[in-house]
Amino acid sequence: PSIEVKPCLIRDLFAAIFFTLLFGCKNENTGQTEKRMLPNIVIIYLDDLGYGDLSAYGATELQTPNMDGLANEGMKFTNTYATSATCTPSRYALLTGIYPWRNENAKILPGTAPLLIGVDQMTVPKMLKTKGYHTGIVGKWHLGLGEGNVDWNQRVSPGPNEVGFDYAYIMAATQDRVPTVYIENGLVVGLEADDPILVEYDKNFEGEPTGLDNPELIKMKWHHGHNNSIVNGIPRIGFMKGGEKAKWVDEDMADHFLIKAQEYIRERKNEENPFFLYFAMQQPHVPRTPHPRFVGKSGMGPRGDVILEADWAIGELLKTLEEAGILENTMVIFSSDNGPVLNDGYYDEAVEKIGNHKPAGILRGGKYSLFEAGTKVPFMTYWKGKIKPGVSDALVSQLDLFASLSKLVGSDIAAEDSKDMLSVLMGETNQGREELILEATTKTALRSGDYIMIPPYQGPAVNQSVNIELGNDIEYQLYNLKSDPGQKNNIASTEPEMLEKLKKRFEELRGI
Ligand code: NG6
Ligand code: CA
Repeated sequence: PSIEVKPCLIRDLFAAIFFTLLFGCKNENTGQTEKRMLPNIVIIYLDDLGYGDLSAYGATELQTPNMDGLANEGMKFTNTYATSATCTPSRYALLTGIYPWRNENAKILPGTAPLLIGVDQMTVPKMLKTKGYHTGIVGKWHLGLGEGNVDWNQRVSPGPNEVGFDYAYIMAATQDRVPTVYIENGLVVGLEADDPILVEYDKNFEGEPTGLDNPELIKMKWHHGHNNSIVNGIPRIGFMKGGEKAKWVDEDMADHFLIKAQEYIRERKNEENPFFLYFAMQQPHVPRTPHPRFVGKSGMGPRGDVILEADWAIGELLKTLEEAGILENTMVIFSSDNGPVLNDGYYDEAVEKIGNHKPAGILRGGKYSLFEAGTKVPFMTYWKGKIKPGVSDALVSQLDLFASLSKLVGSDIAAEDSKDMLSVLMGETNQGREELILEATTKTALRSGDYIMIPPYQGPAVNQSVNIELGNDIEYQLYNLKSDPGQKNNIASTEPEMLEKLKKRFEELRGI
C-alpha cells in the first residue's frame, strides 16, 4: 500500500530542516545557543619559566614535547610579554587588564597579604561570567587573601571566589611561602579542628624549629632567605604552626593540581555553559620538588626535572580535554608569569647542572630584571581546527588577554590598559601593539616599536644573590631589539632623537 504524504507535511519538514541548519538546535531561551557556541578557555600559566626553557623556543638540552605541541600546532609568539618580572604584578595584570604599576601594592606578596584585587574590580573571570561562563582557578594564586589578619581556621575571604572564580583550588602565595596548604573555595583542605593553623611573617612561634636554628631538620638547604619555618624538610619564607594534616606534600603538588584541573574539566564538559579554567602551575619556581617519577630525568637537577614534570602534566591536561570531546571547542593559552632564575634561594643544583642550557635563550637578564629576559616569555595560543599553526612576532602583552577574550565572547567590557589582540592571537593578522610599559620590581621601561628605553635607576647592576643583571644604570639605556635582541649595545648616545622621543612618551604614559 502506498503511503500518502501530505504536501504540507513535506513543506513543514523542509522548513524544519532549513531552520535547524540556519540556527542550530535553538532553545526557547535564546541565550542558550549563544553560550553553547562560545569556546571553553584554558590559560596555562607557568611560574618562572624562561623564554629559552622550551625546545619549541630553541632549547636543545631539554625536550618539552607537550608545550612544543601547543607552539607547533598553534600560534607561537616571539614578542610577547608578561607585564612584570615577578609574579604578583604579572598575575594582577593578567586578571585585571590593568598595569600593575598603577597599584602601589602590586609587589611580591607575603602569604598573609590582603587581597590585591578589589572585590568591585572587573576581572577576566567576572567579564566571562557575564557571558555565561563557569570559571575556575587551580594552582598558584599569590594575589593576597582576606582583608588582613586572616584566620586560616575560618573561611578565608575575600579571595578568588569574590573576584570572579566560581571554583578555586589554590595555594595562597608561592611554594616557598607559608601557609603550605591547599585552599578550596576559601577553606583550608584537610584542616583538623583540634590542630589550628597560625601564620606570621614577622616573628616565629615560640619553640618552633626554623631553617636558621635547626639545620639538622633540613633536606633542602637554603642559600638566601628561606630560613623560617620548616615544612617537609624544606625551610620556607614565613612562620607557621599547626595544621599538620593540612600541609601539602611538595613532591605530589604537580599531580595534585593536575587532578583538580582534570576533575574540573570532566565536571564541566557536558554542561550547557562554557568554562574558563586558569591553570596556574607552580613549576619551575622554588622549591623545585619533582615527583620521584621525574627525579633525574633531565640531567639538569630539580629545575630541569620539574620542567619535564610540568610538560607531562600539560600533556595530560590536553588529553583530558580530548577525551572529554571538547578539545576542538577549547582555546588554550600558554605563558609564564616572569623570566627564569637559577638560584632563587635554595641549593638545588640549578646552577651547577645547567650545562649548555640557556633558560633565557639569547635574552639578557632574568627574573627581577628590566632587561628582556625578565618579561619576555613563551606565549602560545592553541585551538584545534580554529587556529592555524604559525609564528608571530607581533608585540603583545598578557594585559591584552582581557580585551581579546572580551572580544572573543562578544562582551563590550573593557579594561584600562588592555588592547584587543584577538585577531593576532587567532593568527589572522600580525598587527600587534605599538608600545608597552614593562616593569621589574616597581621600576618601569618603555618598549616602543623595535626599541626599548630604560630610564636611569639607582641600585645594583647585578642582584648578587640570584646572579641576574637587573637593568639598573645611572645613564639612560636604549636598545634596538630587532638588530640587538640580546641588548649588547646601548645606543642612547648614538640615537639621541629616538631617546628624546621615547623619554617624552614614557613621561606621558607614566604621568611622571
Ligand atoms: C623572593 C624570594 C624568591 C621568590 C620570589 C617570588 C627570597 C630571598 N626570595 O622574595 O625565592 O619566592 O620572592 O617569586 O625570599 S615570584 O615568582 O612569586 O614572584
Ligand atoms: Ca613567578
